[in-house]
Amino acid sequence: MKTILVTGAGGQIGTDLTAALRTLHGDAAVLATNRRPPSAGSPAAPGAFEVLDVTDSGAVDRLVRRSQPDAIYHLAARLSAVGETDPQRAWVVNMGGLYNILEAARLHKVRQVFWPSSIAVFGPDTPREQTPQDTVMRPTTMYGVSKVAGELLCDYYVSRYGLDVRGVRYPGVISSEAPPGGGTTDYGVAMFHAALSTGHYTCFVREDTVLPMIYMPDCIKAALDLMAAEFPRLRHHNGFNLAAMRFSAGELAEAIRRHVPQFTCTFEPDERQAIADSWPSSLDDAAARREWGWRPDYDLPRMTADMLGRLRARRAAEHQPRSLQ
Ligand code: AKB
Repeated sequence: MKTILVTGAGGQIGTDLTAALRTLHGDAAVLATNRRPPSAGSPAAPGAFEVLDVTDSGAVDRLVRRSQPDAIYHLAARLSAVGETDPQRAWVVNMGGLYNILEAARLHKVRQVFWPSSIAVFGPDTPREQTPQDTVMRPTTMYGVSKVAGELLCDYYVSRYGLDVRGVRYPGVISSEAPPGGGTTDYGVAMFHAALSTGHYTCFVREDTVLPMIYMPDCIKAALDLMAAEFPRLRHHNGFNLAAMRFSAGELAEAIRRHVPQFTCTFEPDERQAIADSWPSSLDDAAARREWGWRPDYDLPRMTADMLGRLRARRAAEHQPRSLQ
């Protein structure tokens, strides 16, 4: 049986990815770890769980030695906006955590590691439109710096030790389950929740801010498809650009308004605007398409309809009288 270790399993991607891996491989095959235990009712809750601080090299080493996973999905990280509130901590969690995982994988002969990078590797000097796979990477956030360094570190483990480390550069991720935690693209999720709760959202980036985004089912598909690809076919291994959809904050509000006509949105940019302005607005993902067959399923209208359907269903279930549950 294939066994899998997930770090950051309680986070935005970790919650859905852990559930998808358990559906694929069985609950017992997937050991979810997080800095804090999952809340009751979380989709990651049913299977095996251990508390793990990825910055604790001894704890990481002991857990990998004991659990002997075939694959590690290392998702624990501090995102861009929260990273800027404490850059020192962001470096320790993002780089220290990745180094501890790669070392444990190397020493205990883990077959595969997945580590997500981000569009945050790019900066103001990078071409913003159709950003190439291989281009200038001079980010202005500590999160971005840790992602560039992380990509290089992963490539080093591939070439120096033959460790099979793979990863993609995720755009902003839109999801209906766990909320994102401290990213610049968080407005993409918050806008949906606000539309259904108060009917109004004050967006922290300008209306004309265009960023690349991806819907969670495509986000999961990318991780699983890349991990299933034949290693010799991969020329890049890490940091694959992934294009799925791109839209402005105003276009997202308009797409939601088609389903929730009373929804209103105002725009009051804060310090996250500068981060958003330093990132690409569209990506060239030809390498991912060529090397492992990447193809997204969701565009803005399809994602919007699906998101609202899921959130409405959850709200209805939450508001049902106990006797009917
Ligand atoms: C963030 O906004 O920090 C993340 C990312 C694009 O990596 N969602």
